[in-house]
Amino acid sequence: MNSEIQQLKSFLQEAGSAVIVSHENPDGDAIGSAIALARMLKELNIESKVWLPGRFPAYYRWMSGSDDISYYSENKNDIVDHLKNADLLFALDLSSVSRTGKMSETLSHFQGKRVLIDHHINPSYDEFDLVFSDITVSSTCELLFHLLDLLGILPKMTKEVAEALYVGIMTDTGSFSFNCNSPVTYEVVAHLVKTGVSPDRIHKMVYDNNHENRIRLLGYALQKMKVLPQHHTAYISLDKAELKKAGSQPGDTEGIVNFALSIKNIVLAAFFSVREGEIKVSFRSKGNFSVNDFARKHFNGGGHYNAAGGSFSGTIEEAVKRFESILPEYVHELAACNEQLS
Ligand SMILES: [Mn+2]
Repeated sequence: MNSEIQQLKSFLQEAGSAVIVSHENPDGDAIGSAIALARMLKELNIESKVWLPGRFPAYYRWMSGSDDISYYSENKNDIVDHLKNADLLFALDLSSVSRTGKMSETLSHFQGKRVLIDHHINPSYDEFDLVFSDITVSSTCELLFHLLDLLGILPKMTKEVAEALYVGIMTDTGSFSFNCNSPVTYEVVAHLVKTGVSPDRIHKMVYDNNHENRIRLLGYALQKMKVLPQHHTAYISLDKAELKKAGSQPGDTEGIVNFALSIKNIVLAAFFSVREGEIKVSFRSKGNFSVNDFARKHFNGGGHYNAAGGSFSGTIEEAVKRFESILPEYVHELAACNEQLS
């Protein structure tokens, strides 16, 4: 990583301004890493602007710096000027620019240097001038912490930056329940807590801030859940009308898939919903079943070994039917995986 760090240092020395982007449906890791990087670039006298493809859930809006974020879904013009004036483009928490959705077309006109910082499987090296990729870290926020350390600027980290990084690590590990077997993650967290982060408070702000409709929607979704014991699989689908009836807001369905996965003897869980005329699917798995491979092969997606996403063009019923029809191919693999876990 040394030569990459030297390269990054020289990019940063030559840069006056930067644009920071992350993926569609921004999660805690996307928002946290973007806010933290923007703040740290300021310490290096680099002005930056964070552009996200669309809005993020209300339970992240308390984060310091979140008001300065711009949204492509609401303003397609200013980003063109920002990109024109920027020397650097940072892409965070995504393996390919295509993960920024419709914003990717605008980004393709960017003339400066492109830097990727990410922890997903198979990053698109050819889309970037410099790639920091580590699929073994808990989150992009953890990887960013290590980069800030290697750049020698950790002492400049404020409590607000530490909080942003903590949000990414906490949410990408499901509150330290997966992707968190490395002691290094806890060393990073210890540093963040020493910088003033209160894990109690942040947990409450993110997880205990639900509006009533969201919890009722969860109840509805769990009632509707389908369990296929012979395939050690459980899935939930919610169509547009169901979400509307529940009075749901963006981000409300986040994490529902994990409830399906939490059932004993279930090793594969899926969640289907409709977004921008497309069916989006979230996959989660336990143990040795790679949902990255599964999503890549059948649903035009990917992500991490045990957490991935994909999409499907057609109706939600067709997507579910497709999913069910594929499962027999995996019957032995799913059974073996369950055997190993029990
Ligand atoms: Mn992430």
